[in-house]
Amino acid sequence: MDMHKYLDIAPEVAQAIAQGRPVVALESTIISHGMPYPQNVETALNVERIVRENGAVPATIAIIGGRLKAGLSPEQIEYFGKKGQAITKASRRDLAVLCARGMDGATTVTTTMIIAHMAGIRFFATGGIGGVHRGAETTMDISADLEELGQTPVMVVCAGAKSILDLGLTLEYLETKGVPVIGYGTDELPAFYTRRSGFGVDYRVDSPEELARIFKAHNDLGLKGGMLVTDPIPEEYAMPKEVIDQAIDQALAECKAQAIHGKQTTPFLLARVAELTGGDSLASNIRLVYNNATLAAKTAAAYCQE
Ligand code: PSU
Ligand code: MN
Repeated sequence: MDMHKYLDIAPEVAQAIAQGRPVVALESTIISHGMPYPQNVETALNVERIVRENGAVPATIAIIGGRLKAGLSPEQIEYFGKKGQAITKASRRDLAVLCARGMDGATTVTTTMIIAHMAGIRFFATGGIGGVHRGAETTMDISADLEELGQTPVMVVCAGAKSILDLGLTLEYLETKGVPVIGYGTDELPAFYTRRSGFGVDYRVDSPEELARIFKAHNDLGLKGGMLVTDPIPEEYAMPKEVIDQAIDQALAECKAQAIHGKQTTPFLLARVAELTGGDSLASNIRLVYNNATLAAKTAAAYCQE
């Protein structure tokens, strides 16, 4: 087995890892499929700056020409942002084909975790994760992100999950897979655009230092899976629940009417919700990603002090 044969770690990232300094991984599907150009590029570059300002080295992860990249240049981020949906959304099942064929791929939460772990990175900040879709009891549409959280030891800092998903079933699945779901400063699972979902998390934690201690114990114990930290969107950027719920209901109805399925489902729903709610939801989305990048960087820094 020679997975490192396909891996390129940017020099700055490799040096930080070798010296035991904090590194935070960032995903590329959020750039190519999660936001429109040019806000996606601007956001990705700002997220890297925020990670640095909070004491860690950023490593945006993607697949370029069949190479697994941990750490992108600003030009490479621009390339992903411009190509947008034309880039293959790459989940676990796509990795081998993309590498063998020398193709590009935008990494989801799943593949960002895989490549981060391969590179030796333990922390990852993003917006929202995939989960159990509504109606999964008949469609069986469950994101590979949940399986990855069950097997790859990376801490994922997100703003919860959007209620395009069945949040209750998503929590059940994570429980089965042994993934601790932590609320940062909250007892309730945040629902991305809103701070509350009505579903409780497993544990509430109030500081990056305690998050770092818990993740240290997780790793010392050799527990193989990941840990999910859900960090609510800052109050001032949260969206009115009615506005979001209405957009989600409409997007779900259109998704069904157009018989969208498989890997297209999530990008379709995300794009429709964004269109239906206009610039407000994009602004909220950007702010919550900044918030998560800050927490992940502080936690990575605290972990390296342990
Ligand atoms: N949910 C969001 N924003 C996102 C995604 C999900 O609120 O950008 C992206 C992430 O890359 C996530 C992927 O890993 O979609 C999940 O896709 P699927 O449901 O097809 O597994
Ligand atoms: Mn799916």
